[in-house]
Amino acid sequence: MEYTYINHIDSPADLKKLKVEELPAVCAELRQFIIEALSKNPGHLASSLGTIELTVALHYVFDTPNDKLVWDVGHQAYAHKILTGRRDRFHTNRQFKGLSPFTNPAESEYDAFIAGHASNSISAALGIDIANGRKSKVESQKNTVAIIGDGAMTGGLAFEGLNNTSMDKNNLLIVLNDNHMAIDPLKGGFTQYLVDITTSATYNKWRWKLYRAGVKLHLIDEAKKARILRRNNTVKAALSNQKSNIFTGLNIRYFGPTDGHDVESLVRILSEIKNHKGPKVLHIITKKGKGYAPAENDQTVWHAPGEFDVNSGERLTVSGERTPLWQEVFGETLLELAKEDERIVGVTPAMPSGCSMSIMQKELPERVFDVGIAEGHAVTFSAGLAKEGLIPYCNIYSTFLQRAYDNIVHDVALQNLHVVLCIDRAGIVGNDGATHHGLLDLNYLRPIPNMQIAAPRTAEDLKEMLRLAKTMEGPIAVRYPRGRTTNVQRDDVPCTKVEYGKGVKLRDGKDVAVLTIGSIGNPMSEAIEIVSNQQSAFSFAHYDMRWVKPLDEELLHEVGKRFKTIVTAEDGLIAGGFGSAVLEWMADHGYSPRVIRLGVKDQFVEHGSTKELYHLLKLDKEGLACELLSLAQAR
Ligand SMILES: Cc1ncc(C[n+]2csc(CCOP(=O)(O)OP(=O)(O)O)c2C)c(N)n1
Repeated sequence: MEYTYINHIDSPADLKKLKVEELPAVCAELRQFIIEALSKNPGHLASSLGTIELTVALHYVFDTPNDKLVWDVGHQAYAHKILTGRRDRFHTNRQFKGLSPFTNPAESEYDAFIAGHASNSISAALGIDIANGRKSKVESQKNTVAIIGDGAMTGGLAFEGLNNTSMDKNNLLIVLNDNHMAIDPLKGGFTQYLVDITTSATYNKWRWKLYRAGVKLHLIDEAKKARILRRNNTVKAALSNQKSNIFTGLNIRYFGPTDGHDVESLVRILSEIKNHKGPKVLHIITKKGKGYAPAENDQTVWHAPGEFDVNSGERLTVSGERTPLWQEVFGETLLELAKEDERIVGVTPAMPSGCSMSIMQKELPERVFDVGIAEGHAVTFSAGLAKEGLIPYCNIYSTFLQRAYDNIVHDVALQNLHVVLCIDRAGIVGNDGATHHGLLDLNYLRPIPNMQIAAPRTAEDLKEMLRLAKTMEGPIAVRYPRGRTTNVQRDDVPCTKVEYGKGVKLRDGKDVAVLTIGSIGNPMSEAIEIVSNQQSAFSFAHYDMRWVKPLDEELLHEVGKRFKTIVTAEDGLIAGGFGSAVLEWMADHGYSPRVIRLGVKDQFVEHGSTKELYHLLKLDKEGLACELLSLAQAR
């Protein structure tokens, strides 16, 4: 397609030169550009197609980057990237050394705040707005806009932000992008509530006109405003026979709902409300996947569809025999267990497809709870279920579980409740990058009293750990990575059953003991193989510890007695992780081997393919082999 407009838009200033009537054409080009680009370089398609008109209108009306746009999650901000000087690099989006997967202030001054984890935009934008309000004179004050989806609005943090917005003096504009979807269809009271808001556009128009007339005639001042708005809202609710609007009830002026795909009307509305003092919400209705039929028709799959053929809408998948995904092993095992035991239920904070709990959801819908993007709640809710005798398998991606730390400590562990935390996407996750890698879970879970932590190396181990978890007591975390399980069952290694708190010796050796946890045991096995072939006089013993807590003490005594050098390896941050647990144990038990801890050093890891990143971190088989080789050579 010829891009008449967007090829000449290198910044929002270029967009502003256009007439309003030209904006629909700009949107059409952006839509085509994004579809074309994502067909070859996968990303979050459907969400970004849904926000094109909003993005164009925002940059047309507001003075970015002086005015601040705070995108929630940032997966819907592709048009924003393209309009803010990143069009030429957009084909590198999410790739190693390419554009960031979400919005990132380190990449562009147009990205006002970090994004990736849902529901932080209102809090961050409120902070930005209040800070800027204090710095500047009223007339030069910057505008701040938080753009949040109805999915992200289900997160408790968003409500905390709203509550604060209603308290402190600010001019925040919250754009609520309502498409009735998170990744999966949204359920729950708030979503239904949004559907119920049918504020009459005419009423709003009149109310706004009257308000402006009041200000002009000096009938309304700031002090009176809040009171008037509140009364006005009550009258409005009474007139239209509606329940009071939650936003207006909080003293946050509400506009909408309005068509989020009518760019000209969005420009008009935003221009009008831009200078309105005080906090306000603009509620827009959009369609996820707008303008690309396959995406409109299956919004969950097209949230992040992978590569596809633009014309046929066919998704391109790699053919050939493949091992199952870790998440599928989880999903199928959970269904199996649930069928055997009535007490088992599934809990997911808005990720049924992502973690494959959808498998159970299809067969046993009444035993799966999709609680919205609410990780903290998911954990405490699971604690409640467990308290009364159910066995919740609560599946949360490692990175998102960070949101639920106190819930784990206070609500689960302190009461020693039998909650099974199934931690998906542990380790490096790839193109979603720094905000999404699961590098901290072992480290933050390990110190919690009562917590038990297991990590499978193979699909079979995962099944057994999930099965064993049912029979245990207290909280159990089973953490496993993203992607496909590996099949590296070696003939000389017996396939041993998972036992509580027991590791397994994969290989015996005399010089160095290598202790691994979880799936990094697979590349480590290969690395040992490589080095052993090169340095046959030097031998490594390899233990897959399987449990970080409790550690297999019998095994560790054997290691402590036999070896002067121990190598530990984990796919997470080193500080306080698995290797640290081994080091502490050795010190506590009077052994003083040299312990070399391999893992992620003290850093946030960028984005790229999983393969590229493990290579960068020297945690793939080549990198691990290098480390082992240097040990063998140093002897
Ligand atoms: C804390 C957190 N939990 C889960 C996710 C995974 N996630 C990414 S986008 C998304 C759905 C967001 O829905 P919404 O805000 O309505 O945006 P839409 O994609 O519908 O435009 C989810 C659950 C996340 N990014 N952050």
